[in-house]
Amino acid sequence: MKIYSYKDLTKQEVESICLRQLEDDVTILERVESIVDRVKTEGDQALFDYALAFDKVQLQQLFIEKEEINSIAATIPTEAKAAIDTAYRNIKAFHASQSYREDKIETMPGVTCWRETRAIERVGLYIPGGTAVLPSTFLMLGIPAILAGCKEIVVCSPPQKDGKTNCYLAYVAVLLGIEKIYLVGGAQAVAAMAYGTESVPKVYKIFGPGNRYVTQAKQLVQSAAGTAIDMPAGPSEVLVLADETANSSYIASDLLAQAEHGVDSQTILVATSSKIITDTLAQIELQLKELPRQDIAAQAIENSYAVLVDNLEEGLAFSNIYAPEHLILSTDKFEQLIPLISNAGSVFLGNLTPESAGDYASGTNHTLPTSGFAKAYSGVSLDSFVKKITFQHITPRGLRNIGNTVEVLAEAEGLIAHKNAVSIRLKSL
Ligand code: HSO
Ligand code: ZN
Repeated sequence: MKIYSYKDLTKQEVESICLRQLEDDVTILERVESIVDRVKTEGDQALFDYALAFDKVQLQQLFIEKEEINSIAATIPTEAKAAIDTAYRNIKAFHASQSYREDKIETMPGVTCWRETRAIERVGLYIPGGTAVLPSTFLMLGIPAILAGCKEIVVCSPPQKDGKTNCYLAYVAVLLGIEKIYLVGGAQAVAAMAYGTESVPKVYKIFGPGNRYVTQAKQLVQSAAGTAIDMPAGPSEVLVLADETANSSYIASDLLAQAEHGVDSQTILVATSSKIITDTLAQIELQLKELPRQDIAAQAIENSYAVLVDNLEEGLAFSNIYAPEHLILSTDKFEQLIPLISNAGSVFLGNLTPESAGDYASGTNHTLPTSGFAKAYSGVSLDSFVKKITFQHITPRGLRNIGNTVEVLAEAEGLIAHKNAVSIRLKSL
């Protein structure tokens, strides 16, 4: 792990260490283009072929339905079932609190404007499967979709070797009342949801994480099919800001939790003393040995770095430039830092708040902006599954009040038909 001293870095150097490697991979793009094209033209047949080629399974049908989902769900171990139940309740409570009705505003007497929320009618959720089984992602996307009132929720997840789905995903489907899971993975799932096939319905917006193929496919269908996507996605990342009140073994555990996601995960430690950095590095060594995914985690740690700062405020200034997906404030003095945070996906306050809590169960969403997109994007929430429609109504008094303003502006723009639409009504009052 490289160690930088913040005050020795030039502005350019700071910018360059904050850059994520997002180089376009032409081979991935070409392969994704050909997959998307085939699904678009050949529909289900292409999906059966890709299941055989990529997932190594000969599917009889492209989905499993209620009865089978129920019987797979029934095999879930009791402990996992209880944990999913708790996570479900917390995530649901937090997302339900995001729903509110806006007031009607009378901008002038007789002129009333307001906004109403409507669910996006058809949404597609991509839930990674195969080796990385992510029931937590199903909860994070499914709960707000249901709460928002989306009429059609299409769920795609790659089939297991037995041509089915696993008991965790099946159980989440039961909890959510989702009665069909499409056994389609990768770029082909994104293409199927964007264009529709004989079996898979076309949707208006696609959500969910995935490998580089899935991410590339989402970007492609966004421009080619006009399908909305949740957000641009890159490798997962965490920035831990620590002072002398932090515990280096906790910091190490948080960095490693991020690192085990993938070799390209970014784990950044910003600390107010070099002792914190050396202690954390020693703890990483110790804890790494015990991890089943130590090879992946070790590589990710190798590619990451630490930054030594003079104080927490300076550390936060760096964090705002980096704009991390997850920001952990490993300090007792987190309260005073909150107002200074301008760019982050999700923030974890104090020494007893690990990112893992938010990844699974505390209630916040774990689908968050990476690669610096936290400067302009929010994480997934109830808002991601709705759109807002504006309404207005004008009374005779309102028309008298606003009429001349519209006429003058329309004339100034040389749009006389616009002016007439008001004048013709004013005359009849
Ligand atoms: N840290 C990931 C979410 C996740 N972690 C799922 C474990 N499972 C992106 O926020
Ligand atoms: Zn995670």
